[in-house]
Parts: sequence; C-alpha cells; structure tokens
Amino acid sequence: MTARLRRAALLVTAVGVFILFSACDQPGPQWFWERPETDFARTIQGLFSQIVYIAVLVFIVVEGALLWAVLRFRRGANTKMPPQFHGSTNMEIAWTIAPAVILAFIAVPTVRGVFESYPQTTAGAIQVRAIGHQWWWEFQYPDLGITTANEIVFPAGQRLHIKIESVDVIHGFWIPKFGGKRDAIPTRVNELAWTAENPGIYYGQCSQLCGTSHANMRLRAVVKDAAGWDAWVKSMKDANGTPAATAPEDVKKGYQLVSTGACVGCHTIQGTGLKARVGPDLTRFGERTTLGSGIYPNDDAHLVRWLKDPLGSKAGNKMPNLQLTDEDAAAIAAYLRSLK
Ligand code: HEC
Ligand SMILES: [Cu+2]
Repeated sequence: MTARLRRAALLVTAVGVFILFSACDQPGPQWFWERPETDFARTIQGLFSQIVYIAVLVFIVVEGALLWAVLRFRRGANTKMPPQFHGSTNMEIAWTIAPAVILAFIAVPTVRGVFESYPQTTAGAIQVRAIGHQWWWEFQYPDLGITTANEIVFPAGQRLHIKIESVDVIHGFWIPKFGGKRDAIPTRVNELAWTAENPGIYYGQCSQLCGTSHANMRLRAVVKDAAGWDAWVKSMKDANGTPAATAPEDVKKGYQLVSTGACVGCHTIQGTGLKARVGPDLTRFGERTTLGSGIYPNDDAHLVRWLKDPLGSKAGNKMPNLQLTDEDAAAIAAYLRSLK
C-alpha cells in the first residue's frame, strides 16, 4: 500500500468510528445502562456491568501484552533469529487456570442472576397477561376484568407479575429500562416479575423479528402513582363506552358509525355492542397517549389518517382500509378520543 492509500484508509476508518460512536452520545428513551427502574433491571444491569468490566480488564491486559511484545521484540537492523522452542508445561497450566478463574467470576453471578430473574413468589402481585399479536400488544388483567392494548399500566411500588404469550409468531417483550427481554412464544407462557420504582412513561419494543411491522411493534409502560392507578382501574371498570342513548351530541355520529360499521367485527369497546377480539381493545381509547402500538401520538390528525389509510400509517397493518370519507373518519376519531 502506498502511504497515501494508507492515510486514506485511516481517515475513512476514523470517520466511520466517529459516526458509529456518535450514536452513544445521548441516552435515549430506551437507554438501559443508567438508572435501572426496577429491581429486576438492577439485577440484570449489575450482572451486565460486572461482565463488561471484567471483559475490559481482560482486553487491556491481553492487548497490552500483545502490543508490548510486538514493540519490544520487533525486528531490528541486525536482530538474529531468536531461540526456537516447542511446548511449555508451565505456560499451558497458566493459560488453562487463568481463564477458568475468570470464567468462574462470570459464571457464578450469571447463574445466580438467571435464578433471581425468574419470578419467585408472586402472591399479592398485580397479574397481567401480555399477549403479542402481529403487530401490537394486548394486556389483560384477569383479576380486575380489564383488557387494554399497547400501553401496559401499573402502579409504582407494587409487584407486577407478567405472563407473556403470543397468538401468532414469536415476539419479544422488552422495556429496556425495566430489565431484560423475554420472548412471547406461541403455546408457551413465559414470566417476568418486577416492582417499578418511579411513575412515568417508559418505552418498549418488540425484540424478535416478527414480520413486516416488527419495527413498528412498540409499547409503552405507563407507571402511575397509587392514586393514579386506582383512578385508572376505576375508570376502566366503569367504562360504559358512552352508549348511544347518552352519547354527547357531538360524538353521536361517530358512535353510530363505529357500532354499525365493520369495526364491530374486530374491536371491543366495553359498554357497547363491540365485542370482537381481532384488533386492539378500544375501551377508554382516549386515555391512551399513543396510537398504532406506540408509533404515533394519539391526536386527531394521526387518528384520522390511521382510520382513512391504515396501511399507509403502518406497513403490513391487518386493519383493512374501509374507504371512510373525511367526514366519517373525523366523526369516528372524535368519538374514539372522547372515550376516557
Ligand atoms: C379486519 C379487522 C379490523 C377492522 C374491520 C377494523 N380494525 Fe381497527 N385494527 C385492527 C387491527 C388488527 C389493529 C392493530 C393494528 C396494528 O397496530 O398493527 C387495529 C387498530 C386500530 C386502532 C389503533 C388502536 C391502538 O391502540 O393503537 C384504532 C383506533 C382502530 N383500529 C379503529 C378502528 C375503527 C374505528 C374501525 C371501523 C371503522 C376499525 N378499526 C376496523 C383490525 C381491524
Ligand atoms: Cu413482534
């Protein structure tokens, strides 16, 4: 290689590395290394950090020794051929024992972490079934008689026991700040239990490639304080979906369209005639912050676009285009957003 070529290659590498590492600049909403938000995340993060630090130490020692050897023993103008030898029992014993000791330091906490990460006693915990669908999440609270979608709601400071399932393909339930991911596998139930520490909204993402809109299969964890949780449970249980007879005048048209249209075949809205389970449960839909499993804010503009053009809003979407007029879509959006 000419010196110029070498310099160009170096420059390209440097720029590439710079661009790569610039992704680490800011902790985004799914950044997990700082401030774990649950006991479960703390276990996983402690283990992860411990292994990373050991790996960094090993890297420094090995690369340091390598560099030292390369520089110290490099060939000079009149270096003679060094003595050649084969086999060294002492060195072989050393490089068998040293890695075994290092691996023990990794294996013991890892095995302990694996056991700790499985729900032990979950008596008294809030029970939730998290069910993966292409490409959204269903959340059922069997003890409370509540079903919702895409936003898993629970209180801070109380144990949550999640049973993770899937109705179609393998999905991955993952809220990075809350700790490791766990797969949703058809015909199986995987479990997670944790206690969240701080109220807030946290981001999640399906972590198993599950088809066209895998990247759009997000979720939110909405962690409430005790009062907020009680209010949410009450509101979900009281949901009456604003029956036609009492629906406020301004959303009555939307209600009629929804309860006589194709929506009936796929969605549930508690308190109305909509009882199908193909798509997300829309009970109290107006209380959700997002739309389309966490990809859009739940506002009028995005909702109207969603209703008019589901596929344009989300690739592969299993909700069909129902050829709604602008007027009907706006009326339906107003009704759905009034459900709170
Ligand atoms: C053939 C079944 C089907 C029909 C009919 C249907 N939907 Fe859907 N709908 C779905 C599915 C499936 C999703 C989830 C799409 C996704 O996020 O991947 C969905 C999602 C939605 C969402 C977003 C929910 C959320 O939490 O993000 C809304 C709102 C919605 N539908 C409203 C309607 C309305 C109103 C109608 C009638 C005009 C309707 N749907 C008709 C299947 C259907
Ligand atoms: Cu998925």
